[in-house]
Amino acid sequence: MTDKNLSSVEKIKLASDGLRGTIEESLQNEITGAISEDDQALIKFHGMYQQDDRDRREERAEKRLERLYSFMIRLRLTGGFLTPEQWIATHEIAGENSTGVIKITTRQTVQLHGIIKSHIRPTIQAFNEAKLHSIATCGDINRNVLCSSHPKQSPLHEKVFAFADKIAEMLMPKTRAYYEIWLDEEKIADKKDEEDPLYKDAYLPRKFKIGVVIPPNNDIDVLANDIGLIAIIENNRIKGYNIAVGGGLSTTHGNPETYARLATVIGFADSEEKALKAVYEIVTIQRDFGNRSDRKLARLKYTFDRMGEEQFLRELEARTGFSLEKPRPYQFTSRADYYGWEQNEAGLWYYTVFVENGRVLDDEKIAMKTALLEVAKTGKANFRFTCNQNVIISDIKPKDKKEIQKILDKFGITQHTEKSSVIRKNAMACVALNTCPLALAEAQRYMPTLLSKIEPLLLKHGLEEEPIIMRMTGCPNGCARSYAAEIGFVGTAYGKYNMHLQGDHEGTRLNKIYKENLDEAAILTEMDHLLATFKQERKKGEHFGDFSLRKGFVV
Ligand code: SRM
Ligand code: SF4
Repeated sequence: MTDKNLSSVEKIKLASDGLRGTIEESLQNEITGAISEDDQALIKFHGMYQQDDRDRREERAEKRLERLYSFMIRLRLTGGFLTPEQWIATHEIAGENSTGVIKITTRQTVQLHGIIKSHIRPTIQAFNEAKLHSIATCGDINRNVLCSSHPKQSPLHEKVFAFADKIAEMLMPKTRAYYEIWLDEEKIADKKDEEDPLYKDAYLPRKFKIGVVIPPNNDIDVLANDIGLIAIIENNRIKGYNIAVGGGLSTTHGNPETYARLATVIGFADSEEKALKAVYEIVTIQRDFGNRSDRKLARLKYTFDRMGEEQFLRELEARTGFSLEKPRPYQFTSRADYYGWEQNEAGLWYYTVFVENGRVLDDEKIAMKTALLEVAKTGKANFRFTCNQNVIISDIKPKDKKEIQKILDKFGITQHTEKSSVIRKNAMACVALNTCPLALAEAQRYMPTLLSKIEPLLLKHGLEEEPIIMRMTGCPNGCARSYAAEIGFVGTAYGKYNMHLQGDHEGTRLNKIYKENLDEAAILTEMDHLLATFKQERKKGEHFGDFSLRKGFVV
């Protein structure tokens, strides 16, 4: 490809001197709360986004003030794991430098919002003291690696978790830019020391996502990833991993060339070593064959479809030096968090807390943030985040369970988790307004209200125990994986949503647009009608998504 055809982000990466750009200068510029446009592309590789408070845009414009700029920082936490000390540090850093809200994301990590420019370095430094960092959690590079969250999922959970960690380590970038810019490490003398055989100078054409799942619970929505690894466990031994390629959910309204896609299972690797090699080489294929001129068509899903499965496999085989075996059978039967208390094979206890849309804060309803801090202060539980934006209070010894239970009861966490409706506990919404620059409509600020209006409809039709998976995003990028929901709402304009139906319960079939641009009244009318039909005509045990497909609601 000639330089002329490269997208502007490609040129910025190439000229960035190992992702350094002019970030240092941008930070020192006190005239603005923003950083230069090129640096905005580069800091993503350091795990941050420049944003502004969209609620205050008009007011600021009227006063001829620049937008109220701040930054969001996203941590790298493979499999979503934090020690109690790290939770305490995150709690304190959030209070000192951000809005105070700790946001659990749909990819098993946490984000802090509202960090002003001069607070970025102190934030990163404080995280570093807690042995936490945000390297490569955004940008055209491999992101946070997901792993099935709950240790009760398998006695081999720790091993699978360690495998996910190996993938994450293998795909880390080599540049020392993060350490120099944010942590005052001395500038690297010989650039050869940070040569990156994997990412080279231009990194990947687009973001890259990997997840490892332990069937039968598809709790991480494994097929939504560029690479999904499905652990094949027989007789308590990990036999290897099925490898799925080309997942990705985003579409662009009005651009028919873009589409959501679930990953295709292309084969089975019969050892961890082979699976790691295959993952590495799939990344190099995307590096070498991915579209670097049109970012809308640059994800691996488009590369895979352009090449075709056969050519892709041939290329992979040539690079790895071995063939993948035929995929092994597996089955997903659910896609859920195990709320409340559960014990794993080793006898340790786990409490999954329902955190609505992943927002950990103290509000008039519940002091979630204080409660979790109290739990952390005991030093007797770890924290594990789920891809459904919840937290599992983890690894509690039987003798400590009572103490943790007492804290959960005292702050109403147990009651909140038990009493929240089934539909609410299965729902997710993305961040959207007021921080997401791409939001066309509300999501996490509106979903709770919408659910309060849908709950009475479920009661009316006697469906309040039905575990329907409903998700909402403020735009078609799909951050709360709305295209993989049984009922998906995708924002089109303020107060308007496309409604999607026919996704399955387990995350193996995407939904399709059922009705466009619905406002709240129209959504509730549709829901009333759909639930009534479901109640009357469903087969025994049939999930809502399968029912809506059988009825052919989407024509
Ligand atoms: Fe996302 C961009 C939030 C998971 C697809 N996503 C964004 C940005 C950074 C907006 C931006 O580019 O400036 C959002 C920041 C909002 C804010 O204020 O915090 C944002 N995405 C999120 C999170 C926080 C949603 C949440 O409420 O939890 C999730 C963070 C995950 C993480 O910890 O890394 C999040 N994003 C996802 C997912 C779900 C997943 O990966 O399982 C998807 C769909 C799967 C996929 O990648 O296809 C997703 N986000 C996107 C896209 C579309 C990518 C594409 O292929 O075109 C964008 C826009 C882009 O990259 O240009 C985007
Ligand atoms: Fe923002 Fe759209 Fe992602 Fe929601 S789906 S967080 S609105 S980019």
